[in-house]
Amino acid sequence: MTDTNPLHDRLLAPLKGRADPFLHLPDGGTLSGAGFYGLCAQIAGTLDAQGLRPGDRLAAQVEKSPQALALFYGAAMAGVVFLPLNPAYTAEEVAYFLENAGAALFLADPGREGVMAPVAARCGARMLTLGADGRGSFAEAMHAAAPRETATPRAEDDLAALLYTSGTTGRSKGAMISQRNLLSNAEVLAEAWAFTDLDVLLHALPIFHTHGLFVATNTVLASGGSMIFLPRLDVEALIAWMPRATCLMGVPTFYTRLLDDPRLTRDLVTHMRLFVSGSAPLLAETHAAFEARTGQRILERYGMTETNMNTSNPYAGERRAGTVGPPLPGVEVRITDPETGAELARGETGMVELRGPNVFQGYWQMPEKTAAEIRADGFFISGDLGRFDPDGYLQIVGRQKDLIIAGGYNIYPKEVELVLDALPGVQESAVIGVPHSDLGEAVLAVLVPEPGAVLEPGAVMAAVGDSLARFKQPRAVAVVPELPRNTMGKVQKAALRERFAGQFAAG
Ligand code: MCA
Ligand code: AMP
Repeated sequence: MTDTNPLHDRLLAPLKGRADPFLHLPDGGTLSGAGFYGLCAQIAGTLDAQGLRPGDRLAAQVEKSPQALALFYGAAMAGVVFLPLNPAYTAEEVAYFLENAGAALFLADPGREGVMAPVAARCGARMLTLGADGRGSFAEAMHAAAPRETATPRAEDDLAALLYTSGTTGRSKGAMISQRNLLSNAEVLAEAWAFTDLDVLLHALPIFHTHGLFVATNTVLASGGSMIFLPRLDVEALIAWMPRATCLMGVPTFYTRLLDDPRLTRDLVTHMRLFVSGSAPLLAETHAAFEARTGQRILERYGMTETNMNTSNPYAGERRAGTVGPPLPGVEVRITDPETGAELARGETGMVELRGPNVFQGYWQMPEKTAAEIRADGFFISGDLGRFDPDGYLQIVGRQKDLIIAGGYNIYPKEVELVLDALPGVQESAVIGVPHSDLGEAVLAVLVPEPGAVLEPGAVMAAVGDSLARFKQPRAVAVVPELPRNTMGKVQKAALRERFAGQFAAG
């Protein structure tokens, strides 16, 4: 066993000596690097005091705050595996994650204590609370605990995080992310995007996903920079802070919303050196409009929960709209025949497969799913369809997996269909993503009523509220006498997407 903890030693320890701000907060206050390190050490000590051991899972469904961010790093320091959860998830959804992960400790928002306590108890997890204001029973436990002086030794392949990502069966799979997966990607991105200790990242993403938690924060930590740490996307705040920032990372909705505001001008972005987009396709027209307005070409990159970042348009070279750039250093990308798995010639369209130190360790307690998606030679089958252009830039041309991405959140149609199919009066359903000017795609439910039943869209929407987080709920419901099927009996979602393409045309 080594006596190192790579994430702690490389990303966190340098903060100890930093008296300058690591986080700039919305109220004008700051938290120094040393202050943030202290918070992480305090959290690590609290996890010890709560009886968590290396390898145990800590689940957290809390609002964004400096303490919430420090949870991941405190857990890493203690060797505890971090499982962040979207605050939008319902109690039913959270129960699945706690149970599947076998979480030892669950941190909930104080406002949801009453709803969540029975869920945690049922799943065998102890529960404490942590609010956006830094209060709650976990915060009290933090005051009582002694901060950790040293980090728990961890091997590179030891797990640092468990991030759930849904599957075709409608049940989420826990992607096991190791110390090496995260650290290798942070170092590669800091270099590829030319981050330095002078960078100030405008951080308005949620911190329960790869993008806001790992891509944004780890890259800044790897380069010694700082972050303007905003609770959520608020265009007013982005515009107010932009003159003090050097970089922004966002999903495409960030850029379309900024473009909707006439205050986004060349003058506003003079201090900015880099705008990064990812998590969902950035329309070439958004890229062009952003450049026309600001003179800046958005840098688009491509990643997944299972792999962190795989490809990126170049920082110094040409950033090509409609592509996600060449593979990042150390990452191998190949295009294969989706049926046979045979590698295709350059320029052909097929399955995107990925290999490298960034690729996850498999799905938590699902060896058969891991074996189905990671080949014996180590390549991960992404479910995305793509092709390389003659210059080696990857284009994502579609998805073989049935997945909707709305505002950067993934929604698995099967999960929504299972809930809809169980409603009285519903014979069957098909859930599709259709173009939406703000979210990129939005969820539409196409329902077939049982004979004689009358389906009222408002009632359908209300009925799914307890089961599905709001962002997964259909934005509209269409009732049809039957679903289009091919000769094999499979629902033709492409035909439905075409038929309902104009549903949200006005946004
Ligand atoms: C909020 N709502 C949504 C979404 N977000 N509905 C569908 N899709 C969404 N993404 C709903 C709320 O439930 C609410 O419904 C209404 O929209 C307004 O909510 P509000 O909180 O005000 O929304 P917002 O603050 O405007 O948020 C929209 C957003 C946000 C800024 C696009 O969703 C966001 O920050 N998305 C980023 C997600 C992200 O980080 N993804 C990275 C995944 P109602 O009003 O009816 O109650 S990591 C990943 O994909 C890979 C690894 C990668 O490559 O990065
Ligand atoms: P997630 O499971 O949340 O990590 O989502 C990963 C998926 O988001 C990928 O498999 C892609 O389908 C999609 N994605 C991420 N970045 C991009 C991008 N720049 N362009 C197109 N799709 C993207």
